[in-house]
Amino acid sequence: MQEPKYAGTHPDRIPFKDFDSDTLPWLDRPALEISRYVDSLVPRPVQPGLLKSQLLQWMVQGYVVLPGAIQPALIDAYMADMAEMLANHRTFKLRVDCDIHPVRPIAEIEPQYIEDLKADRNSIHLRLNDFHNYSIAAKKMSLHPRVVEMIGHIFRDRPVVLQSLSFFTGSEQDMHADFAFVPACVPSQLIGCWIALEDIHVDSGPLKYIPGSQHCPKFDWGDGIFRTDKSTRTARQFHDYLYDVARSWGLTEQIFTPKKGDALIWHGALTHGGAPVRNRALTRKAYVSHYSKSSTHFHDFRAPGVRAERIEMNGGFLHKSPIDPQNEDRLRHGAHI
Ligand SMILES: O=C(O)CCC(=O)C(=O)O
Repeated sequence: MQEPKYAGTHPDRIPFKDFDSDTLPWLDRPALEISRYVDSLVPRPVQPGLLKSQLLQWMVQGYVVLPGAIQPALIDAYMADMAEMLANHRTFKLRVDCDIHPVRPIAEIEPQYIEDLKADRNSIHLRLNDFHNYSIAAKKMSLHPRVVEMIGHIFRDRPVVLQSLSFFTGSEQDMHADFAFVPACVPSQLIGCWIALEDIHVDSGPLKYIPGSQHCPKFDWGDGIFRTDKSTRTARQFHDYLYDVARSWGLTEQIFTPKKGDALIWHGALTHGGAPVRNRALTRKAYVSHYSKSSTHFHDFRAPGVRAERIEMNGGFLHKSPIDPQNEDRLRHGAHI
């Protein structure tokens, strides 16, 4: 057998453990930067290699999955809180989104749709805003130690929850990127976390997303990159643009069919939406929180211009409800978990 032929040798650099970092092509450097960051952490992470690959995936693809992050008991407590709220919904100042009305208090929703939710039906894509203010279990999911830790590494800052959304069934939402709609004080400092409250069936209208799309050029709404009252272009045009630009970059869509308790954390500019529901008998229960950096975002959307009252939990923060402060933490099934 012939010896392999080498172009040359490196007599002065043997033995060496890795490439010379000064000569690395620029696209090979992010991994090195991540490596240096993780190696400098005190205390040392339990699985430094895993953390490095998660941060690298974030950098390239714009998301990280945390399998089994949320314990089933906490999710069950959240579901018990939800059932208690639905049984007394008129006494809550929760706001809801749905197909047939603009955002409004849950007390103003037609009773048949609340009865539908109790029976796991949802023909109007109803979803709740900011359930975490009432539910201790929801708070503990928004600021779960696993979630706070991961977002803490991504931001290199402690997270603050900007809002939460509770889904009962597939949203079938158009493709979008959150930064255009969720006004973090610093728009680039926005992260979402999607928690599966049950095993998600492929026909239930799972979350879909386009890895890498956070790097694509931004959509122009006619008045810039944010959706405003003056925008002349529509959410559907945003959706079409995001698919077009992803296609031109060779990026492809994926769907998320997690198990109960899995979490997906995504970049505020990552393209995502709700896949079509192919079986309307299926629920798709999920809980979403959006975050920014606690060092840059201080107000609550429900009381703009006022410094929000913060609650600290597991190293992160959320805002006490500015619209119903006396009922904060009224739903307590998660109190001792
Ligand atoms: O769960 C979904 O279908 C979409 C969630 C979403 O777009 C969001 O929370 O930003």
